[in-house]
Amino acid sequence: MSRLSYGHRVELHSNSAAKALLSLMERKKTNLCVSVDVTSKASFLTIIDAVGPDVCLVKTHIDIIEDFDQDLITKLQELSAKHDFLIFEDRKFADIGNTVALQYSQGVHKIASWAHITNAHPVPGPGIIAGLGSVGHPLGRGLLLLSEMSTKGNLATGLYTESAVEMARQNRDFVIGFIAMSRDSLHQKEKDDSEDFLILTPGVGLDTYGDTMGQQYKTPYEVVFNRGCDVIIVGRGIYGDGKNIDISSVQTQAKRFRQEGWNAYLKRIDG
Ligand code: S5P
Repeated sequence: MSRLSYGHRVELHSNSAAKALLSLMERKKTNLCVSVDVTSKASFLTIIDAVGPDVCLVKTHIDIIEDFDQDLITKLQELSAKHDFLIFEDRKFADIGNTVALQYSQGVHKIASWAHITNAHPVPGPGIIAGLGSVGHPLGRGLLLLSEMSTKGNLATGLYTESAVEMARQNRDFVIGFIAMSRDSLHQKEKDDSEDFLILTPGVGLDTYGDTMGQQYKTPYEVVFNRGCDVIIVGRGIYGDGKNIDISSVQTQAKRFRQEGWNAYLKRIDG
């Protein structure tokens, strides 16, 4: 499955967010998602405008923005239209269905109203998909399950990962794929040729192997070519520590990761 082009895989999905993302990657020729983990509205929007031409997806942690307001969402949507990228709120929902439905739709951030894609930990069981789906599915949103994590010592392995894949298989209209470190968990159990999940992979770097808090980095080549993942998620590798942002360096790094990710993908589909 991972040898098919992004464009060919559009038809294998019924979910509109999955279709939109695959079409966009094919059209724009990028599998780079930038994770914009900065805390001020100004830096957030500046980085997104700078990397916008090179990304298929912008990943947000909207709850870390100190001066969040509705205007930030309006501006984020304007940048999404200007540069042609989708928005992924990395909310990592992890509660019972009823609670996550409220967290997804209500409160200050009203995530479902602007994020094309969000994600959830499978730990509560299928009720979390039912809760999020009751809000997101009618809006054409897509959900990713965290079936694996990038950090040292994480517990999302073995049976946990396999169970996450099974939960996704029961909900393919809304669960479009996984946050995972490789395609292996799917290959072993792939049931039929029409099954296609997106694999989005964080913990991607080119110049460092990790941080002091358990993060572990792999190269875009390792992730996309060797491990069959679809989207590389890069944060600090592009904008450093988020202080004193140097826009030309942010743009240079974004282009560098984009090129590495795309070349690895071309080599993969070339077989
Ligand atoms: O297992 C994970 C899952 C996620 S979504 N490991 C991760 O690092 N992430 C997210 O990816 C994390 O929350 C952060 O926003 C981003 C990685 O950032 P970086 O600066 O280390 O590239």
